[in-house]
This record gives sequence, structure tokens and C-alpha cells, in this order.
Amino acid sequence: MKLTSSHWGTYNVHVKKGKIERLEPFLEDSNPSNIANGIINIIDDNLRIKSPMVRKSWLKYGPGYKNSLRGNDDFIEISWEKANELVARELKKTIKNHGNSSIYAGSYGWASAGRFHHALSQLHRFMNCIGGYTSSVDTYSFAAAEVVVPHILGSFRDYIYNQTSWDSIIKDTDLFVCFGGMPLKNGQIGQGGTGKHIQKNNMILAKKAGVKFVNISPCNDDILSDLKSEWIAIIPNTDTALILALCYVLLKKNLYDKDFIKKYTVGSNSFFSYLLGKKDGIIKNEKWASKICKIEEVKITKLAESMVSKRTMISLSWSLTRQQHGEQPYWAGIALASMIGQIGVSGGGFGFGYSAVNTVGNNLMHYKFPSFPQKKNPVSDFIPVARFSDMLLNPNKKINYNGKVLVYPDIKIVYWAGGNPFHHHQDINKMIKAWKKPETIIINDWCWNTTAKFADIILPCTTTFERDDISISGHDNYIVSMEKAIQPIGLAKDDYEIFSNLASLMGVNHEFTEGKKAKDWQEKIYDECRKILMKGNKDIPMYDEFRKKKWFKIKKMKGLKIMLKEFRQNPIKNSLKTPSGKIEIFSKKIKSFDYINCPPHPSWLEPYEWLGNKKISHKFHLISNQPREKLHSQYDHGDISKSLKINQRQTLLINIDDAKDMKIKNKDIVKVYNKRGSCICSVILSKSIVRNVLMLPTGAWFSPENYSSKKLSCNHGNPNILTPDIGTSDLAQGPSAHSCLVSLKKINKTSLKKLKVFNPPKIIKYYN
Ligand SMILES: Nc1nc2c(c(=O)[nH]1)N[C@H]1C(S)=C(S)[C@@H](COP(=O)(O)OP(=O)(O)OC[C@H]3O[C@@H](n4cnc5c(=O)[nH]c(N)nc54)[C@H](O)[C@@H]3O)O[C@H]1N2
Ligand SMILES: Nc1nc2c(c(=O)[nH]1)N[C@H]1C(S)=C(S)[C@@H](COP(=O)(O)OP(=O)(O)OC[C@H]3O[C@@H](n4cnc5c(=O)[nH]c(N)nc54)[C@H](O)[C@@H]3O)O[C@H]1N2
Ligand SMILES: [Mo]
Repeated sequence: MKLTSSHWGTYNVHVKKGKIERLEPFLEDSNPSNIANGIINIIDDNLRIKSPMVRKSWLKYGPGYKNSLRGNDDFIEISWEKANELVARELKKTIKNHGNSSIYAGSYGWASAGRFHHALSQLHRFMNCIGGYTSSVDTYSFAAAEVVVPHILGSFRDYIYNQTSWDSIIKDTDLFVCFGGMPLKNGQIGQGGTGKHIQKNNMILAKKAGVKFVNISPCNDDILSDLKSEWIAIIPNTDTALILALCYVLLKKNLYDKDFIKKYTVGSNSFFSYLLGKKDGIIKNEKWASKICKIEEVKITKLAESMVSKRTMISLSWSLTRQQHGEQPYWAGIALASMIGQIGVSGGGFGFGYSAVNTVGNNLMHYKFPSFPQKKNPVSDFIPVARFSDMLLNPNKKINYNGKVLVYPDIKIVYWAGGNPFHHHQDINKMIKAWKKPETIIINDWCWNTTAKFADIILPCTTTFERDDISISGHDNYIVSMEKAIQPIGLAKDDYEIFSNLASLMGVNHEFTEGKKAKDWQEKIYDECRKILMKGNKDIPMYDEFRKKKWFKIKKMKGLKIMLKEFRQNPIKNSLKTPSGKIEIFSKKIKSFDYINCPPHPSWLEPYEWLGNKKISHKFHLISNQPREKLHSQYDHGDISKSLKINQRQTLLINIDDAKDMKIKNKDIVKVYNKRGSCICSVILSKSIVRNVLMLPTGAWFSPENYSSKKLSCNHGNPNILTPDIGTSDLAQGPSAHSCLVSLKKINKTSLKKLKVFNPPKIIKYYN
């Protein structure tokens, strides 16, 4: 029996005759996730990429020709020697002719758990050894927050990893108000490796301790039903208006904490004038917000009054940032918490997305552990990550980003390892247009997902079950020795071996490997982490002993973890890293950028696509949230994910009365569409979603079935065929997937085309 770890948990792997027989959850984990079981039948099925592949027309006609056949071409199975030679040849040629900035290797994605075999780190180090690459900054998860929160609090990362712990909430919180819910399904995941799932138990303990929960969301499934929370149903993309009205009530009724505002914040005057309508003639009162959010005025007044009269924790879900002007709900939320005045007090203040991942609210000191060193990137070009299609389509275009002007480079090679752009990127039809631009697209992956089918050269990598590693995330209590359970499938190699071999052909093997084998790097990483941990964990074993014992539990912090406690205690000594040292309700820095779509204090800015825009004739707002049965697109072809599909399609939640009006029944098949594209899915009728809102989780592999037409549609239910590819604002340029209007129509089952996405492409064997 071997132990392994994943983003969704730690498991004992039972192996029989070289095959994985079953996975048994880690004994420490009382609330394990079922996601892991999805791998068992697919680790070596016909969608496993078992040898290097090259797209037929790319090889026949050369790079840059027949790009439009990407995604609908045959593949030729080739040897590693040939594949390495092709990749090295293209990299050398491109670097010589166009320079390293013409290689895009931003390569966003979650890859797999394990500190060393982290595909992105591997790729980035390799690229830095050969002269660098155009990189990406920020994430798809919460880019708007990553850019705006440092202007408000001095840092985002310092806080997201050090949020007020659940034990503080259990002890001291009276009222827990979640904007965007607190979906337990998301708490299954922890980036880099999860030991024990902590969210559910803590939620229940908080409930037992008397905490009252309020779920502010278009969907009441966004919170555990055991919490018996109050549901305040809101129209998507309007939280900022609601929060501004809550601030207004506190201001108007003189209920806010003047001492806190004075001592710990700057810029409230300007913000208050805006609330009172002195700037634009619009008073941001309950009546105003009620029209926008469709929440009764009296509910808004009552909520504000109870928030300020009780110990209140505000949770701002990460989803709020993935919408047009996604900077604003976070800024408004922090302003509201400042007016309530409980920031830095046990059980009060605000947090970012409780249960967005397993580790939010963990009572652990955040460790900045070393990882596989990536070296320095000699190329300075970068893009905000979600501007990927825009960059490919518009070389030399200038864009604003956080006070800078960036110029897009002209990309000739795209290299991806550990991510799935056909899963994560918005407006897939626009991306397909962009995808035709580069001469060569190379990926390392282990299964024939849509990105693999759309690539030119595919280097097959191992899964975590086929290699040793260490799971050590910095926010989880458990360090796990990840043990190789089975031999690599087919000719798959670890990403490290893939890049070591390529590094040899590029003449930089020593720079890349430093003469070390994978196990040497793992020992080095462990030893460095151990040194950091020694302080509070004297019993942490030496490397060899750790491998024998298999796991180690890092001690909890003594006492409660309270975000911004030190700042509250002494705002001079522990000033924030903002220009004023205080919480910036008004940012002079942002004012100096002069962005019309990101004013210098929290503001309501209408998104283009929301239910309030009557110029767009779509009836529904589409939310594409995280899937409960998998992590993004991973294991979508496995049994667990497939078992939750209906008619083999991703399911779409629709309000029961909306469905009745349209004569749609449970499990009917529908086409969801707008000007960007369309997709097919199966409906589930629900009372827990507000009217005119649809919910289609992400993760269904994009399944194009109509190659001849200009716009591809998806036969499987991938929402990104519908979502807009626009930046949140000139400040963050983050993704805005949640600002999306659509229409719906019922489809006859008999007209449904056969699903082909789970078939591998045609493979021509043994050509060399
Ligand atoms: N509409 C809409 N779109 C969204 C979102 C949304 O809410 N709505 N959410 C966004 C968010 S928050 C995120 S984080 C992104 C997620 O987007 P991604 O992180 O790109 O999604 P994953 O499916 O996790 O992709 C991981 C890929 O890595 C591969 N992989 C796994 N292990 C290894 C390995 O060891 N080596 C290599 N080389 N490859 C490996 C997997 O097979 C898979 O193809 O999606 C974003 N997209
Ligand atoms: N099982 C599972 N867990 C995951 C992931 C996964 O793929 N699968 N992905 C992980 C990743 S990478 C991330 S970034 C986190 C993301 O964590 P979140 O961003 O919190 O997750 P989502 O499920 O996208 O969104 C949460 C809820 O926000 C609500 N919502 C959407 N728009 C609005 C709005 O305008 N206002 C309000 N009030 N609510 C709104 C939706 O109802 C949705 O269910 O999840 C992580 N956890
Ligand atoms: Mo994410």
C-alpha cells in the first residue's frame, strides 16, 4: 500500500498486479472527498496519451501551415527522440528569428499536487534556462483582488493565507454574512495537497456555538443546509450596490465606528460624499440598491443594523471578483467592515472566501516554503493571465494594467504544462481564432482533453501515481510523502525528465538539473522546509525517517488566528504596506491612474452584461461556478464526473418557475446560447436558484461538433463557449466569466448528436 496526496485529499493506494485497485482515504481525514476515485478507470484507458504525438498536418506541411486544422486533425505517434528533436528545433529557430519573448509559457493551471513535480515550475525553470519567455501574472481565481487589495491593504496574499481562523469564529462570531455563499463543495480542494478536510466540521461547530449565517447569493445551494442560514437572494453582479447601501445605512443612522475609521483608514470623506450622492446626485440608499439587487429595502436596513450591533464576520467569495468591475465588491466589502469597526478583533472583520478552498480559516501559521527554483526570467514581457487570446490576436497592442502600459509581444510558440486553456479561458470561439496564430503549440499532459487535441506536439507526462514526490503546501497541516504506486503508463515521463532531456538538446542540461536527480531535489526541498518548520515543530523527522513514517502533522498555532490583529493593536508600529500605512478607502495611487472603469474609491459601475441591462435581449444571467464532482476539467472523463451528467451532458440549474413558463421539464435537454456561441446541457429544476439565473458549472470538456461552421458550439455543456473575454477593468484586467447573459431553448432528444469528446483522435502508429 502506498500513500499519495492530491489537491482533493490524501489516500492509501491499493495496487494489484501493477494496477490501482482502490483508494482508501487517509485515516486522519474524517470528511474525505470522492473526487479521487475518478482516476481509477481512466489512468490507462484509451484517452491516456501513451506516447509522444505530433499533429499530422503540422508535420507534413510545417509549422504555421494548416493551423485551422488544429482540433480536427489526426496525430502521429512518434518516438521520444523524434519529439524532443522537433521541440528543440522549433525553440532554437524561434529564439533565433524572433527572440525569447515570442514564446508564451505563462501556462496557467492547477496541474497536480506535489512540491517538486509541479508542472508550471518545471516549465518555467526550463524556459529560464534557455533565455526566458513571455510570462503571465495573477490568476483566474481572483485577479481583480490580487491587484486591487494591495492598494487597499498593502498586500492580498499576506491576508488570504492568514485569515481569521474558524476557532476564532466559533468562539466569538455572532453573525456570519457570506457574499457569494460558502459552498462546501469547494472546500474539498486545497492547492498543492490536502491532508484533512476541515471546513464542514468547523461550520457545524460554529452553528452549534450559535453563529447565525446569512447567505447572500443567487443560489441557496451555496451554503450547507445544516447551517439553516437565512437566504438573501441577490441578482448576480450587484453585490457592490448592496454593500454600498449597507454602508449608507450605517452612515445615515450614525451607527458606524468613527474611531476605527479615523485611526485605521484614509479617504472616508470622499467615499461618504459619494454615498450621500454629493458627487453624482445619486444617493446610495436602500431604495436605490433595492432596484438594482432586487432585495427588499427593509431587509437591507435590518441587515446593516444587525451587522453593526453584533460580532460580525463578512466573507467575500472569490467568485465576486470574476465579474466585470470585480475589484469593487472587495473594496466595498473592506469599507463596510471598516465602518463596522471589528477588523482585527476575534470573530469579526472580513475574510476572503471561507470554504473557497479547504485551508481558508485553518489555524496554521502560513509558511513560505521553498519549491523547485525557477531561476530568473530574462524576458520582461508579461500579460495579465486572462488576456491570453487578446495577446495572440493583437501583437503590439497596448493595454493598461495597474498603472502601467503593456505592449503585447508577437507570439510564435505556445508551450503549456499543467493547465487546460480550453477549460479555463472565456469565449472559446475567440480563443480558437487566437489559437490559430502561433506557429507551434506544445503541451505536456497525460490525457486527450480538448487542449491536447488542439495542440501540435504533445509530450505525455506521468500522473502523481507514477512518481515519488512530497506534498507540502504551506497552508495545510500535513506534509505527505507521495509514493510511486504504479509504473508509468506507456512511454509517459515525469515533466522533470521531459525538460531534462529537452535541456540536453538545448545545451543547458546542467543549468536545468544541476546534476541532480528527482529524488535529490525532493530531499533538498524537504530539508529546506524542515529547517523552516523546526522552530515550532522540533519533532519533525529527518528526510529518510519522514519517507518511512510517510507523513508529518504541523502543529496548530497557539491561540486564535485573527487577521489584522497586530495592525489593530498598533497601527503605527504595524502599519500596512499602503502609501498611507492605513486601510485605503480612497486610493490616491488609483486616482493617479485615471481609469474610468476603476474609480479611486468603492463605486457601483454597471456591468455590460447583467439582468439590469435591458438593451440586451437575453432572459437569463449565466453563472459558471466550480463543479462539485471534480477539480475544473480534471477527471471529467472518469466515472465520478460521468455519473453526475444527465444524457451524458453537464447539468444546468434553472428556477422551477422559469422552467414551467418555458415548458421545460427536469432532465430535458436545452441549448444555451448568445452571440458568442452555444452549448448543449441537461436541466435540473430547482427552487434554490433565483429567477432568470442559470447555473452551469465549469469542467465539461469542450466538445466541438460543427467544424465546418465559423462559430463552434459545444455538445457537452462547457460554459466558456458563452462567457465574455473582457478584463475586469484597466486596473486588474482579470477574467469576467460571471458577467454573462444568455438565452435558452429546448432541444429534442432525437436531434442530439453523438458525444465524441471522450474518443481519442485518430492516431497513426509508428511513423518515424
Ligand atoms: N467560466 C468560468 N471559467 C473559469 C472559472 C469560472 O469560475 N467560470 N474558474 C477559473 C478558475 S478559478 C480557474 S483556477 C481555472 C482552472 O483552470 P485549469 O487550472 O487550467 O484547469 P485544470 O482542469 O485543473 O487543468 C489542469 C491541467 O493539468 C493537467 N495535469 C495534471 N497533472 C499534470 C502533471 O503532472 N503534469 C502536466 N504537464 N499536466 C498535468 C491536467 O490533465 C489538466 O489538463 O479555470 C477558470 N475558468
Ligand atoms: N469541487 C471543487 N472545488 C473547487 C474548485 C473546483 O473546480 N471544484 N476550484 C477551486 C478554485 S481554483 C477556486 S478559484 C475556488 C473558487 O471559489 P469560488 O469563487 O467561491 O467558487 P464558485 O463555485 O465559482 O462560486 C461560488 C458561488 O458564488 C456565487 N456567485 C456567482 N456570482 C455571484 C454574484 O455576482 N454575487 C453573489 N453574491 N454570488 C455569486 C455562485 O452562486 C457560486 O456558487 O474553488 C476551488 N474549489
Ligand atoms: Mo481558481
